[in-house]
Amino acid sequence: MRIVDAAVVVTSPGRNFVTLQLRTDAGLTGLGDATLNGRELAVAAYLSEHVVPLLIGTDAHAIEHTWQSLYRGAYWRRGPVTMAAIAAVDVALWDIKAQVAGLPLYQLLGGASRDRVATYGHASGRDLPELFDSIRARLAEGYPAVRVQTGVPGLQRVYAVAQPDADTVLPVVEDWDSAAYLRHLPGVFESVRNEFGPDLPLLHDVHHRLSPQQAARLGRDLEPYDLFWLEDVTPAEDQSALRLVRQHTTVPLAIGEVFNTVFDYQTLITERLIDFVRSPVTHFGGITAVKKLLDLAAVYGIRSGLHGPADISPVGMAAAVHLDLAVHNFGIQEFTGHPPAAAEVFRGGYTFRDGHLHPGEAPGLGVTLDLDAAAAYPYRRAYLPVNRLHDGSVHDW
Ligand code: KDG
Ligand code: MG
Repeated sequence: MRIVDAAVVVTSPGRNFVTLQLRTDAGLTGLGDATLNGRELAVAAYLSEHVVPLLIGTDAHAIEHTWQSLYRGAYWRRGPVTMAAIAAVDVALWDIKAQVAGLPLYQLLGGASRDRVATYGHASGRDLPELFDSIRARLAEGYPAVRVQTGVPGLQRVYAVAQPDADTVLPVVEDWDSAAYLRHLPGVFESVRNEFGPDLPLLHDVHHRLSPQQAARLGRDLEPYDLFWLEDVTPAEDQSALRLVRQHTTVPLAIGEVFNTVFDYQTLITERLIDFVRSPVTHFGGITAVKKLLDLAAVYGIRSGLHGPADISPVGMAAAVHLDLAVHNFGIQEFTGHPPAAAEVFRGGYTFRDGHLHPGEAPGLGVTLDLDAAAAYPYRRAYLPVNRLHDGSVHDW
């Protein structure tokens, strides 16, 4: 079975998504997510200009060989653009292979290890009353675990709390002060625990903002509140930073949503510096690469917590849910859903019930792409926010 056609579809039903659709001479189509938030057209061009010409005429069943050809054969390895493009090809080929087998994709990954996939949702508020309302809303939706993000006194626009301005094109500017955050956050978790009790799994995302010393202090200060995980405490490219954090706190650490290959985790996994790996299928070279990552992590007792915000498309999310159902060392899946219009473009893929996901039993990935609906939502340039300190200098976002 040969690949005969490939389309790169850029659409914006509420937010931008990039999707690769491969077609074979057997008339089958496979889908892969190539969305890289704020840099979408770079991946679209990488695919259509550089990857698609290499794919036409190749064996659609040779997933590992195609992966290695695109990774090793380009010479310029790694990076989010390259690995998102490879991921899209990889997932589309797994989709096709599973359709040929007449099986849902998770069956090709070893079959189900669990009945359903537990998720966490996002809660945030500028102050405690707003935060408590947000947590109650997630619990009412059935989420078994909640990520808690809060405003910080003295800061106007904080990650995950500030609402984007309507129709902004240039990056929103948020503000940051690590000292104020470190003073404020432990009290917020104390209040949340007092209000919601000891059993609710709570998570928090630091979004790469602290020095190792600050992160160590925060981890220690949060220990009484028994977090499920503390995420991205330091800038992720500095693997050795987590050695210092680990020496000072037992808080479970999660990292990896901006990683692209297993090499970004080499020190972290082999030295047991983390507890959860966060890479999504979409930015990490696809199912082939994330399955290998999770198998390495399993050797060290490290579990999965795959990245799943709205910028992972329904195609990328479906791939994650198939993996989550199959791997033994599943931890939790992030899931926030997508803008309502996305359901006009992408159909199927998974169900979300009582805070849990299931990929269903349709052969393949289970997602269909409506090209007419996609065309009705043209690409709109969009950026992620940037972060500024009080003196105007740039801080990690
Ligand atoms: O595109 C950036 C987002 O995916 C990121 O800010 C979300 O940190 C995030 C998370 O944990 O979902
Ligand atoms: Mg995060």
